[in-house]
Amino acid sequence: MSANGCMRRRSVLGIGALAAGAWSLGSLVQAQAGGIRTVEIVARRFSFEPAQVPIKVGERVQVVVQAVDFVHGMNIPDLGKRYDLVPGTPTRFELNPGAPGTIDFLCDNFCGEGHENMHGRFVISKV
Ligand SMILES: [Cu+2]
Repeated sequence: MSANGCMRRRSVLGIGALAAGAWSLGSLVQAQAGGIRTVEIVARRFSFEPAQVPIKVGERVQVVVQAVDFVHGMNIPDLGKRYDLVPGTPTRFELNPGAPGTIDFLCDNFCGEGHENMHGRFVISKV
């Protein structure tokens, strides 16, 4: 339990550093293109955290996904995209949804007994 807590703390620090990097890039883009928000998702056995990511219609979002314990997969069937999430290498992609609804994603690299529960969704709502 304490070892797990320690690992979690380390990974949160890692994400913080990553966010600082994304922030400087984000502020440049913001100045030029009217704003982009960075959303960080952590992938670990057997969940994406957060599992629900709210986004407004028309909002530009840079998604940064960081796996911490395994090469999880992130499959987004609605978008026809998938990624291997390699620990230590953040996966980045941009979303700019044009209509309300949900965009589901799931882990498609078998990662253990809870694998089937490892999924989440982007929830797109009107402003
Ligand atoms: Cu997984």
